[in-house]
Order: sequence, then structure tokens, then C-alpha cells
Amino acid sequence: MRAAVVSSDKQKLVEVKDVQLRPLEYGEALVDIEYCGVCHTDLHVAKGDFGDVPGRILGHEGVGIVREVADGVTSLKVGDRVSVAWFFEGCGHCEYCLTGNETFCRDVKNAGYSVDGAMAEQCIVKADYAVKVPEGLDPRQATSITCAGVTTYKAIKVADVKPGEWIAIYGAGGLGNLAVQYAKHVFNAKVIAIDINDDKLSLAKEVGADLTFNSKMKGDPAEWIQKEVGGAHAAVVTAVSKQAFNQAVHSVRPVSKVVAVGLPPETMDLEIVKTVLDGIEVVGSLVGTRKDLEEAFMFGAEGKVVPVVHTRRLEEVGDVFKEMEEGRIQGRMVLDMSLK
Ligand code: 8ID
Ligand code: ZN
Repeated sequence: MRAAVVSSDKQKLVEVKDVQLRPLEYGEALVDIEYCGVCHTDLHVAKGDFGDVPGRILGHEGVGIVREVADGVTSLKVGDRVSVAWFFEGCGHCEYCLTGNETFCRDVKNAGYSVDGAMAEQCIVKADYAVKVPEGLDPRQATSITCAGVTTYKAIKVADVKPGEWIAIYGAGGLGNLAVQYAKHVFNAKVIAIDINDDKLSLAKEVGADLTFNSKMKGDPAEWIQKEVGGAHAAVVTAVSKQAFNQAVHSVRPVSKVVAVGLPPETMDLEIVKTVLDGIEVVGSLVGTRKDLEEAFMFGAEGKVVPVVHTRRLEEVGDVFKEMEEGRIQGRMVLDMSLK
């Protein structure tokens, strides 16, 4: 089958190759992948930002149809439409798995990083961990919810923003435009989107942002947010830049949360006096649990959140990475396995 794998050549990043999958084991299912979104995390993985994984099949925004189930599978049947997410499998019995924090399991498996992912014609999943895609949700749009959607939905839960309060969303890319939609249409918050690119901000406005700010053109967003609304009640940072993390801390009002989601391989400067005197909490948030994904899908199926997607061929994954790096993508690029 065709699959996009991490290249051992650092210049190339990714290559599409013919790969053979192993036979199914107990509790697993084989999925014919229909579509897989391209997340910025795939680019980090291909670059080796989290360690080198040459030969790994990328992809954790996968959606497809179950073709075959092995012994021991009771949660899925042939023909079901399922997702392949970054949270691929937990151990199921550690303190994190048992307390609703399964994405932090120390023995976690991540699709497209520590196990083969969904940028391929087929993918093997652990049946109990593959969340079903609900009827009525377009499978192309479902790919975006599988990572970008559930991650931002969960991050806003963690941010603890209340209806009518202001939330600042840093970065209006693949994750950010969905963060705007969940914040506005599910959590009923008022939304400020901050980016360095006007096209991304126009999309943010279209999908529900109340205010937008271009921090490349207009300077410090924190100062502006403090003046405009008296500081945000929470911030979610999806930007791939430490500058945005630093600005986020200064854009919130006292006793609020800054939720770190973006993964630039850098260190942020956390000003101690500001953090202490204003009682700011800076907290990381990592994708979402299976239950979070089920909820995030439901809001997609209800039409409250509508991912903006464009389909491409699997062979174009390298071009998509370039476009992503250059900030030229609106919403998400989704690889369509049926396009040859
Ligand atoms: O579970 C998680 N925490 C999780 C899940 C999924 C993705 C984390 N991520 C991480 C990715 O690995 C990546 O580091 O979130 C980050 C954003 O992923 P994405 O939304 O898929 O990337 P994108 O589509 O390229 O969007 C990035 C946006 O950031 C803006 C860009 O213009 C773009 O719109 N941006 C940048 I780069 N610098 C900025 C800055 N200084 C900025 N926006 C505001 N200020
Ligand atoms: Zn992702």
C-alpha cells in the first residue's frame, strides 16, 4: 500500500513509499483510510523535533472504514467509520488512564510518531481506542476534529472560560480556526484571534472571532487586549512561536489561565513577578481523551463547528509541509487516499 513515511533525508522530510502492513493481532482492527489531515505536529515529527523516527508512517488526523477485525474485538464491526488520533492507545491501568488523563499515560502510543499512523491506504488500530465518527459528519471535516478540533475543544475546557468572557486565541491556523469556533459556538465566549498573517485572521473572523489582531503589523497584542477589553479571561496558544506564548501571559487579566498547546521547540520566558502578583496559571494541554473526541465530533455533527478543509493527493504531502511552513494554508489540507 502507499504510505507517507518520515524520510531519513532531513532535506526531504517525508516520502511516499510502498509499505507492507503486518498481520492483525488480538484486539486490533484494519482500517481502509479514506482521508487524513496534515497537522503541524506531523511536520514537527518529520523534522525530528521530538526525536528522529525515520520510516514511521505519519498521520494522526485519519478517518476510514473498518475492513477487518481480529479476535477479541467487540467495540467495532466491519463497515464502521472510525478515527485514528494522536492518542492511539494507553496502558489502561495507570493513575493517568484511571483518572480521565489517559493522554498523559507514560506508556502511551501516538499514531504517526511511536506507532504507524494514517497517512496511508490502510492503518492497524487498537479497536477499543479508535473513536467512531458519528453519522452526519462529513469524513473530510471529521479528520480535522480528530486532532485540531479535540485539542482545542479540550484546551478551552482546561482554560475554564465562562459564557460571555473573553478568550484570546493565539495562532489562527489549523488548530486556531477551530479553537475560535469551539470557543464561540460551543462555550459561548467572546473571542480575540491573534496571528501574524491577515489571511488567517480573515478566516478567523468568518468563523466567529469578535476581534482580530495582527501582531506582525500592529505590535504588541497584550497591550492592545488590556486596553480594549481589560485583559482576556483566558488564553489558548496554538502559535508555533515563543513570542506568542510570552504575549499570551501579558494579555490575560489576574487569576486566569494561559493554556499552552503549540509545540515550538523553544523555551518561553515566564516573568515571575507578573505570574505571582497576578496569580496566572500556565498549563499545558495535550490533545483530548476518547470521551473528549466523542464530544468534539458531536458538535461537528450538529454543525456548530465546521472545519475548513481542502483535499489533496497523498503524494502532495511534501508540498503541504512547505505551504504550512510558509503560512499559506487556510484551515486544513486533507490527504484523500482515493486520489491517485
Ligand atoms: O495536543 C497538543 N498540544 C497539540 C495538538 C495538535 C497540534 C499541539 N499541536 C501543535 C502543533 O504541533 C503546532 O506546534 O500546535 C501547533 C499548531 O498546529 P497547527 O494549527 O496545525 O499549525 P498551523 O496550521 O501551521 O498554524 C500555526 C499558526 O500560528 C501562527 C501562524 O501564522 C499559523 O496561523 N503563528 C506563528 I507560526 N507565529 C505566530 C505569532 N508570533 C503566530 N500567531 C501569532 N503570533
Ligand atoms: Zn495534530
